[in-house]
Amino acid sequence: MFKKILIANRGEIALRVIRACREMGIKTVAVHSTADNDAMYVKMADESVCIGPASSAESYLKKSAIISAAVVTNADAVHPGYGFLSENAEFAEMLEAHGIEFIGPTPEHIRRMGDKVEAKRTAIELGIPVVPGSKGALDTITDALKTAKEIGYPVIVKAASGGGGRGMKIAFNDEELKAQFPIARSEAKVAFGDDRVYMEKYLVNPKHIEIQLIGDKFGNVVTIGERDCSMQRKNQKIIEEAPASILTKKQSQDIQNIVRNAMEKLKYRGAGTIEFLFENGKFYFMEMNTRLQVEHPVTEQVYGVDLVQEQIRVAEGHKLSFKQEDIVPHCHALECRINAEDPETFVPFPGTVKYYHAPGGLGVRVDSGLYAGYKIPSCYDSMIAKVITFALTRDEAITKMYYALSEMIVDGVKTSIPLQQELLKQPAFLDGTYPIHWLQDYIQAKNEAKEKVEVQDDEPHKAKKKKSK
Ligand code: MV4
Repeated sequence: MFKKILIANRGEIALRVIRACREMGIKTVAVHSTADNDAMYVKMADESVCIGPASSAESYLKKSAIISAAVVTNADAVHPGYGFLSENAEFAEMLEAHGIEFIGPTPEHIRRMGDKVEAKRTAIELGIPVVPGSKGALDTITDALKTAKEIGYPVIVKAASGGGGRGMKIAFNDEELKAQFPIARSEAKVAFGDDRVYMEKYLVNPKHIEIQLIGDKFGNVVTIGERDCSMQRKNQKIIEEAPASILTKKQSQDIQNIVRNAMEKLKYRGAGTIEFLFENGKFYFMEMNTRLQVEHPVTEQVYGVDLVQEQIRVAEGHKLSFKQEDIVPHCHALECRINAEDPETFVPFPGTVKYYHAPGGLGVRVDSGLYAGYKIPSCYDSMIAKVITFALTRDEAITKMYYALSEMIVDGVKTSIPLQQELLKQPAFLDGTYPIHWLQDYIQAKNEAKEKVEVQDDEPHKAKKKKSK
């Protein structure tokens, strides 16, 4: 039904949407900043429009420029990808006002889930399990102390307009809470222009498990399993997998049933993900992402669905092309996010790719716009590729990933590949038990071990200096 879709994004996700559109006979329009003139997704789209300079604020975040491009090229719909304007209710409204379909949920659903206090209230109403905490936002330190007494320490204070880990403070006692509470509020005010904060019991050692779902315009919702995204550092996921190896079939089905019933009540449409913390066999709602996620390919491989094509079909007004009972896992899939960065310091490493060789073979998928000669811009996210492997068992998928990463060559820049390969060999990864803070602890231990060696190396040097004095 759509003849032409404009993709309001860049990089591998723009390419992912182009590939989905081509197979559906839909023409594509790429939009790009001047920094992305030579990007692969621009070459692969049927048409392209330069929408501004390198700065995201003046290009990929500029609603008027993107909507003008959609109008000029006569696009029927806009796919926002992830990040940028993908969870911007105002953008969705503006498109609607121009008679252009936003491929995503309604502005109301985006807004409701974007406000974390509202989202949690909604989760409670819909019967989704949440972490014990404050009823809504907390205005005063007196209220904060009272709530902490009720739920017990440790507690976490989160910004209502935050999300993705920004604007959080942890307190283990009254003194810490008295100190942290005003800081949390003023930081929230500066970062989001909204000083509302709320409180939850702090879960010390959870896993991050998220449920994929998609709804159509007829009130049907299907959940498409879960992903384990616990391998992360500073809220940047590094390895994701589906299914979550530590869940029983019953735990997985129970939480999916809760999510499906809740989202049907909400009449949610489009693709979405509900993020949970998982500790001691229980799920706790964290937030909902009202968009396609970076890690969607692992779900696609395990369940044999094309999430982008399904997003497009439901936006066109079709019923979901599959039923809940069609959703069965066929394999285990892993995704490694390859970043152009120093694998030890995590400092971004933009530059020109001199030579590129992508891995391949049975059970290997690479989502990337890389090519030899491509100049990785410094002004955007450092993720340059996603390597996805899938096999009948988790162990096989891990082995496959290890060798796929060995085959991969990205000359001219540093990448996270050596770190990924190291992680694939760790016992906590191999047995699937790794919680959300595991990687940070692992890196810290590694750095401390390295410092020790450096100090030892330094001693003779210092001694020499002293002697020569
Ligand atoms: C928490 C938590 C522990 N207890 N909430 C971080 C991202 C944001 N979505 C919420 N986050 C957390 N909320 C309670 N009650 C720990 C985190 C958290 C986290 C969660 C998932 C993945 C990575 C994380 C890293 C640090 C903290």
